[in-house]
Amino acid sequence: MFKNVIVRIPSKHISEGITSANEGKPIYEKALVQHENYVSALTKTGVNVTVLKPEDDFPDSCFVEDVALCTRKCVIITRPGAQSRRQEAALPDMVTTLHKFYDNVESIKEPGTVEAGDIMMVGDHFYIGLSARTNQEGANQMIEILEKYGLTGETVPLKEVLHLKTGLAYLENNNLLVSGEFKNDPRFSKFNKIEIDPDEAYGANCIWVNDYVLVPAGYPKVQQKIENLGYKVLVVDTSEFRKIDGGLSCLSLRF
Ligand code: CIR
Repeated sequence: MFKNVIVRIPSKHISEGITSANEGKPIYEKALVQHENYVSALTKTGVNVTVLKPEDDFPDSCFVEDVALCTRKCVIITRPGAQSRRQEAALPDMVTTLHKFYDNVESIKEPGTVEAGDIMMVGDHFYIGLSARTNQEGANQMIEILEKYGLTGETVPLKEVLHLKTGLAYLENNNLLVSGEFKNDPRFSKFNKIEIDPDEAYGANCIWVNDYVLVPAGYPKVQQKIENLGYKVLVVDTSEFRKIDGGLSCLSLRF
């Protein structure tokens, strides 16, 4: 059960966000509307949403998921691997907000790098992707901190995706959406795996929030599979965020 969510309104320079996609630049005004709709969908799930002000100097700063790992015992402020994003984790309103919700605030230190889009929570266990953004040192620090609070972690080397949760989504009740390189990974064989077709790979980035699942617009096969599992589905258009490799999970911290 999540009680709280933190989001940040997109930067007016969102069109300058880092991207590997070849889909054009996000349109700022459209991104703002899509972000409002995202907040509305989250509100329907019963969570309390804290909306942080835009940080125009940081084009990717609406992707708040990457700057902190929120657990039920502590929050760990990350050290993003992308140079242009590193300062996002130290933005004062984010740090103050996290301190408001948590007594136990930890952080990843140099030379460790972590972006929490690489971390998938399954109960008290955390899968940590080793990626271009999250290094071994960062993962080691993360696991050490988790263990201090009675939680556990393990690493998952990534081959193709940007972040671990680009290709995986845990929907609670043992249900796991899997795409691409994760389909045959023995680490995930114990889950009820719902395989996502390559032509809808982006749709693997869904989020479970209190028995609702938010699904990106335009992925009918993913939507159907999730409805078949009995979840209430909320469809949210993320076309502008997709243009800079962002999805539903990236846009919030949920705890
Ligand atoms: C980036 O490349 O960092 C952003 N343009 C997208 C971040 C997406 N975040 C996520 O998957 N957690």
